[in-house]
Amino acid sequence: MADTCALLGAPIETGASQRGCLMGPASLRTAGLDEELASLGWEVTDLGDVTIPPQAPMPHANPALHHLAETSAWIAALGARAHEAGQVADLPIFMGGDHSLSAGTVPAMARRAQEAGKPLFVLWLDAHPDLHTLHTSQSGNLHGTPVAYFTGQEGFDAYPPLVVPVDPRNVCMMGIRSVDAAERTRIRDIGIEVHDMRSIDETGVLAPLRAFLARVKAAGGMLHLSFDVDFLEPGIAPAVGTTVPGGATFREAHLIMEELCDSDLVTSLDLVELNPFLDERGKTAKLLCDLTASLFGRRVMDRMTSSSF
Ligand code: 6HN
Ligand code: MN
Ligand code: MN
Ligand code: MN
Repeated sequence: MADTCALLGAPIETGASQRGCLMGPASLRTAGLDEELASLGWEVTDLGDVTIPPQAPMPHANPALHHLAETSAWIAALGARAHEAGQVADLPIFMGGDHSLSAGTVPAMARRAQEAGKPLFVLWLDAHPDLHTLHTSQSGNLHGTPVAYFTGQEGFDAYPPLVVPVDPRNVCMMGIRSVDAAERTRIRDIGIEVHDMRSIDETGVLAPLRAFLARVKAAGGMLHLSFDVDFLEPGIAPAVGTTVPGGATFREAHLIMEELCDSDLVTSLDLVELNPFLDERGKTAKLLCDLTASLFGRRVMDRMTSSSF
């Protein structure tokens, strides 16, 4: 099991429609993420928060886009800082911040994997596939774009140049239940593995997760987990601006984290879309800490039976 982790705060909120994700890293620290991981035997380094200087507006052919210059600057800054974090720790944790941060962190982890001579796989836990290009986004909210960008789709001239794209066939999405028309077409065209909530109702989370982890293991891959708070059922995780009913339950989410822990394949983590302005007495931040603890080895009992890994 990897034993060093690093926390890097990315207080970015310009990719979302509502303000508040700026406070995400502070809320996770207040909930005790650092202490929790240390108590599980991890050596934890807090690298502080990334910042960007003020940006001049950047016009774009899609008039719906907002905060393009700031978000692009965040992506560039995070690309550099996330890569550094991946040098100093076995398992860097990127604390968002809205999901546009993955346009910085995932390409950085793809570079890190390439330097290690391994392919990068991505497990995307989200209500949304975040597969818009700058031209297809109708909301103009750039947190809807990271997967299209890091898989190397056209239409991202205004983002930093992509050095190492992620093979779309190495991306697995679970929890999906809100897909826009352009995203639906793109999922089909580029061959991303998607387990929507209906298929999770039918099969549970374990069967598709184990099949994906077996693929990662067989390829000798590194695995990045991107965890969007709206993956969860809104009742247990209200602190997110893009709630969609019918999300993962408390136990489904923990079971995924426990299984990922047993697999020992996860090499980086995004915790995104936490909006503390919408939280109820820290409930969502605490749940995210507990889920992260399950991923990092907290267990109620030692296993009496061995799992598939
Ligand atoms: N997220 N597809 C919608 C849009 O505005 O483009 C929702 C995006 C949500 C983004 O969940 O990180
Ligand atoms: Mn905004
Ligand atoms: Mn998302
Ligand atoms: Mn989402």
